[in-house]
Amino acid sequence: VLLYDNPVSGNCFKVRLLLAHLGIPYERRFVDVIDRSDPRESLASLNPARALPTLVLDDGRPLAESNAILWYFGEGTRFVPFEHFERTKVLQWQFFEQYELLPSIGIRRWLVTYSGWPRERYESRLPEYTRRGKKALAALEEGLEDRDWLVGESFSIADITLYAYTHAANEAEIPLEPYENIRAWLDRVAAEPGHVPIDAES
Ligand SMILES: N[C@@H](CCC(=O)N[C@@H](CS)C(=O)NCC(=O)O)C(=O)O
Repeated sequence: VLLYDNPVSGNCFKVRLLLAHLGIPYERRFVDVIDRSDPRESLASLNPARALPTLVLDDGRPLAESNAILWYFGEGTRFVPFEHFERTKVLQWQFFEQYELLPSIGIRRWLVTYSGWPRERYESRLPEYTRRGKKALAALEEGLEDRDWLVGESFSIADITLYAYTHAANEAEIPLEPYENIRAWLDRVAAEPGHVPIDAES
């Protein structure tokens, strides 16, 4: 398995975290996501969106979209539920992540911590990212009420998906202090045997 990867990318981290849990070895190929002038043409033949993560299976077939990659490797393992309703709940959380959490907390984190841009370049956009990010966290907090895991009774790829950007909310300057359920769940995810941090070496 070859992973086109960036160490700060939460989307790439989802893939690295699942592969670590599964003990699947992979090679990492660094792609710059900070230098926006890089057109990433090297990815064009593998992923029409030219985004990370992009992965190449051992038989040469390319696969992209972080959450799709989680399904590919998670299917048939303890990280993907077997039951129809629970499988659909995993998708519910993953679509939520892509539309509510990633475009708010993910982008805010990138802007303030990794873009290297002067703050005045994006400052006027920040309140909207803050508003949407807090709304997403409030929904996640409610979704975790009286539950250890997002879906069913065990850790799944839904937790991996939501963990990636939620655990880095501080880098988006959105404090997690008010979200008690989220903080307990983040600790639970990090305590799972086989867990690796976002910037782990493969
Ligand atoms: N929906 C995609 C989002 C991928 C994405 O936005 N990747 C970022 C890095 S975290 C990227 O490649 N950005 C550079 C670009 O899109 O030009 C996924 O979940 O994999």
